[in-house]
Amino acid sequence: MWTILLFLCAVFVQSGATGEKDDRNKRSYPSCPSRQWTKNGQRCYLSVSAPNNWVGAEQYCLRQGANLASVHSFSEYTFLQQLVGSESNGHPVTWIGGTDAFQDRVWFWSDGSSFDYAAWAAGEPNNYGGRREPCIEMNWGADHRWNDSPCDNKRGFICSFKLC
Ligand SMILES: [Ca+2]
Ligand SMILES: [Ca+2]
Repeated sequence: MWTILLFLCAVFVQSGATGEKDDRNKRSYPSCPSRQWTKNGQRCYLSVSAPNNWVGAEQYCLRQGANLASVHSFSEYTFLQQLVGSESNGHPVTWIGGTDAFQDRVWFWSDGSSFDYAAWAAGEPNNYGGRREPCIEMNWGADHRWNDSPCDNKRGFICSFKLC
């Protein structure tokens, strides 16, 4: 299935490169793979409520051809909150793809995109209690924003990949 999708992506990228200006290219983007995935902009998102640690969550996403979700705007964060909230009627603390595992307080997204937006909760990130807290969980605290957290906590998570 994914081989076919990747092949189709390559075909569509090629046809786009020819400079065709009609709408066919827009409609011919491969869509999100199943009803479990939700489209937002040019990305597909999957909320997984089964708890996992951060690395296990990233590995799960990789097996889907995705990464843990990165977040680049307030509207994208609001979308993610609605995505996980709709499944549990609340604000479950949820892994996203941010980490400073390489160097303390230097943040990266696991999908390689720029760390150009953050929604830290008050006082975060704080390496609470002097621990290394290298992984970002969302929906944390009273204001449902971000916390740096030990990566071995078990959380639900969100996978994401970009449509081509
Ligand atoms: Ca930290
Ligand atoms: Ca923290």
